Amino acid sequence: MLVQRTELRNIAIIAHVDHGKTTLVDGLLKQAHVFRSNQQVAERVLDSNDLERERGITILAKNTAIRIYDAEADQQVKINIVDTPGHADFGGEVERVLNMVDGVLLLVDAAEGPMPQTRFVLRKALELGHRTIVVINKLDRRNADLDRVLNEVFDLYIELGATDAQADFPVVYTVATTGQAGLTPELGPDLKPLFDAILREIPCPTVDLDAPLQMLVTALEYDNHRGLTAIGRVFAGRLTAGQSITRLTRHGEQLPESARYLYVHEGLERVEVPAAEAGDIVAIAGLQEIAIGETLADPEHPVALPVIQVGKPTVRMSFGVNTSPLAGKEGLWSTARKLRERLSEELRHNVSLQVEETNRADTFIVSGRGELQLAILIETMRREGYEFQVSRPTVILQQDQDGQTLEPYEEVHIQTPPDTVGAVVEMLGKRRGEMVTIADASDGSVLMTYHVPTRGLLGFRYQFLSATRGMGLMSTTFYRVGPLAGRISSRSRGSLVAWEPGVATTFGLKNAEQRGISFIGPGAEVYQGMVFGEHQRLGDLDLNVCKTKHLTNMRSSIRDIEIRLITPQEMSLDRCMEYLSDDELLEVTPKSLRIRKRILDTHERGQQTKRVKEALG
Ligand SMILES: Nc1nc2c(ncn2[C@@H]2O[C@H](COP(=O)(O)OP(=O)(O)OP(=O)(O)O)[C@@H](O)[C@H]2O)c(=O)[nH]1
Ligand SMILES: [Mg+2]
Repeated sequence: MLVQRTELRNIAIIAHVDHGKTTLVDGLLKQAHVFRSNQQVAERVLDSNDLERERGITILAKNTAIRIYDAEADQQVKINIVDTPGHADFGGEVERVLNMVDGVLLLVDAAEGPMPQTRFVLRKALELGHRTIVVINKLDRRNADLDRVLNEVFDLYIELGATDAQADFPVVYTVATTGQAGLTPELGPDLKPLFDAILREIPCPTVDLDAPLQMLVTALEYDNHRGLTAIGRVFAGRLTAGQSITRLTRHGEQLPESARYLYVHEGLERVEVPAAEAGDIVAIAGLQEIAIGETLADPEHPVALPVIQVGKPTVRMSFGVNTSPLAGKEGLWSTARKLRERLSEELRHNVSLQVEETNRADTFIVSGRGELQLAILIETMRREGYEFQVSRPTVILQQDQDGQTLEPYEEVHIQTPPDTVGAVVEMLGKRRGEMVTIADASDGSVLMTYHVPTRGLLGFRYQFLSATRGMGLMSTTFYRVGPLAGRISSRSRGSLVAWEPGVATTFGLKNAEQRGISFIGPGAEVYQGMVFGEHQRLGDLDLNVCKTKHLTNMRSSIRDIEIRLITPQEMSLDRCMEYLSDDELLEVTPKSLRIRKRILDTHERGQQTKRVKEALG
């Protein structure tokens, strides 16, 4: 028999990047009195891992829960809240957590309006039939334009094929930073209107408690203490701590497991409970083996829930054992076996990633949703002590039925000052981008929408930022797979390559300065074939940066003048990944990032370049 669990709501907060999801969760937690009155709470408390705090973005979806009093029903209601990442590269994360909830808050920035990722996440929520509440946030922004934004949101629902009921969405206005909400732009003192909207508009779970147990695993965690933890929603039946369960794999196997430790979410914590029932979002720890998308079921009646589908990866790069002359000095883990183990571990909880073996035992191909997703994996692994080398990211091509080659395209939204439009249009034109719209924004900047092959966007961000003097805003989201666009020429400049191993000297670097921009300073260790800078022309240039000045007996008038060097260009991980060309690799260790030629030997590399040139005629 179906029952309505009126004392429970399960919601996810979804939006484009930076529209204020995590900040709004802060407000909901605070006003539901999750913290002690004297407790110091960090801003965006859910962005709890180091990389999230450093980059100021949410990377992993996270569960929390609050309890509020529902005056109308005269009862306490528990609201499970899932905060999701807004960056397009983590769209896979959003897609699967949407399976846990019955409704969503769709946040939209009051000035920016719906952006590409708003469309992506809303489409997924509507496909699952979820009820949505539109939350127009950042009302305090100077260029907020509520009428326009609301119209655009409505158009988006229609365009995405929302049902009449879905398109009849409630709207709440908020300023997440101050924790205020209102049903009109006149905001009240707190978020009460939003709490009320959640209680009234988001349906409570309607479930069968007497049916056989079914739980869908939508997220995984691992810790040394409790082993594997599976997080997901119980869709049917009841679950008791310690009970036997059956794990149903994607391939239909049935394997015995036990629900040793059972938890539910309360505030930012997880608390151990003796039992849970359909509708609850739970965590089961102490499992032997489990993967995302699998069902945990009643051993007597094991029935699998529909498998979670997430979009395919668009970008790939190789991860291999570090083969540079400096290998093995800075990392804890550097063997092929360790690398393979670590990558398979990642696959367990990162469903939008794929890892393939190659014909070389020391190299793997890792595919993901974009450069950022791969960069986060690289950064996480290096912090764990891994040392390895990666190739330039490339896009994943596909074939249609007729054998025609297809490639992924992105929809790109750009906001930039008027005097930089020319440069941006030219850059995107060269990258086979097609302009879809162009319009003036209310703040005097120019808004443009483009469809660009993903291939053309690899390595574009840094150039875009320099061309717009850091004032341009760009966001991208997967658009479609389409026919292969024509040739897109890659980097227009070559690399400065170290000619011999040693330690870079001021003298050597001073000489190199006339030829390009250096990435290293004096004292840096280099090896033959290591890239230490960017050549100002096409083609690579091998230089000796370890050269010391010849000592002579003659006193030279300049001898004692200190040589001043231009500060080397800082190369962050993202910048290195954008910089890499096909014949280069990035050496990643816990301490350093070094770019190198694939072929280190100067002579051999010269021969290779010659052969390639001849082959191309
Ligand atoms: N002015 C103003 N700024 C806000 C408001 N809400 C959030 N912000 C700011 O917007 C920025 C992004 O906020 P987040 O909460 O990290 O946004 P998010 O949607 O969680 O971002 P991702 O998780 O990375 O997609 C932060 O600098 C917030 O302080 C608001 O109501 N008004
Ligand atoms: Mg966030």
